[in-house]
Amino acid sequence: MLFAFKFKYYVGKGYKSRLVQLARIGLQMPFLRVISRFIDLITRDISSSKVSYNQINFTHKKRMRSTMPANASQIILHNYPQSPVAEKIRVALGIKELTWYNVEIPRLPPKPFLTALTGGYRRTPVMQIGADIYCDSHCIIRELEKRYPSPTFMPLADTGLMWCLSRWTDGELFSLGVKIVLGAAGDNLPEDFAKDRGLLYLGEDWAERLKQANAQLPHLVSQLRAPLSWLNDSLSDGRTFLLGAEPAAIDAQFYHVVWFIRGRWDKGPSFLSEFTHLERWEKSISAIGHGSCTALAPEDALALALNSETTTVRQVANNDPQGLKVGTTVSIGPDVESGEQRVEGTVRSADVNTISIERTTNESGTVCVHFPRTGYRVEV
Ligand SMILES: N[C@@H](CCC(=O)N[C@@H](CS)C(=O)NCC(=O)O)C(=O)O
Repeated sequence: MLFAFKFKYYVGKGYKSRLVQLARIGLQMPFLRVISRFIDLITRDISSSKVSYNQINFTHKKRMRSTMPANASQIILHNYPQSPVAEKIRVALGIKELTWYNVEIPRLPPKPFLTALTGGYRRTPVMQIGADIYCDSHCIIRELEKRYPSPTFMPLADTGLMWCLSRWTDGELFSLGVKIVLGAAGDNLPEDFAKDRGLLYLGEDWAERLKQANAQLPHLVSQLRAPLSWLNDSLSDGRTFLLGAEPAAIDAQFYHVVWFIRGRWDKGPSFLSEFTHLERWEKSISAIGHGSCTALAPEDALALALNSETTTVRQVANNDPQGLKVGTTVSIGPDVESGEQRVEGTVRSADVNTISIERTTNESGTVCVHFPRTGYRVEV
């Protein structure tokens, strides 16, 4: 009784679900890991309950050492509710049952608070942890797995195959979903939105390509129908998630496209009704939820970066194909012709998967901005 009271006092609302969460963890893990997870949960929750977002209100413009070090290790997701790629990450946060801060960003540029952190990258979502800024869902998923290995995003041994497959969902499959949604909407898209997304996903001659997508809708749908039927076949043995009983990153990586098609294409629900096992799987994923989140003002996220230090070690792995070294000046952007602003900085860390660059401005102080190597062009 006394314990429950104290626990409630420390973690605030939702203490019952935390106890249930702890009990579940306890059933899955060896004794010592239970203790460490218990300490982790309590300390994370103390900091999130003590430091509600209106309390993170740094008025100083001068750089100072943070008096609340717990803040600098908390997850902040810059995103907006309608974004399918953000939904991928929200589900990923749910799989790991994480506590995070939600910064809602505009759907269209300008996004001044976001780009002050990223140095110009404007896509959604972006994850911030203190002065470390993670661009792109691939990079975010890798970082979450590194910082919070349990429960894992990769419950089977085939990690390499899963990363390869996820690249296809990030690229080809997502583009197909975008073409169907934009193509079906045709002339009904608001002009500024059509122009922005057209340029981003269809390139310079987006207006012509949008018309083509509209005219070729049945073809595009047939391209999506085949892979969805393959997933539906796998799920027909009654498994809850794509790899079995436990949700994996690949579930979130497929789910976001299905979520997008269902929610944003008027014929999405009737198209998906053909896949009964896939629909059951969608419900299982939606039941995972998004972890637990609290709203945070964009100004406060920026102030937190200003008052934090990056935790990224200065190191470039051997055999870098572009000859990168710590301190090399580079610019980075998505490897597509979309007219997006490239991000400039100096290399702090690079390996086969990730490149992390350092940038300093008055608004953000020194931040370290991380990008995946795949899908991004680094210019030296
Ligand atoms: N490869 C990126 C793609 C991100 C992306 O294209 N996100 C969409 C939102 S779902 C976007 O940025 N749209 C334009 C915007 O939000 O400004 C990732 O995986 O994070």
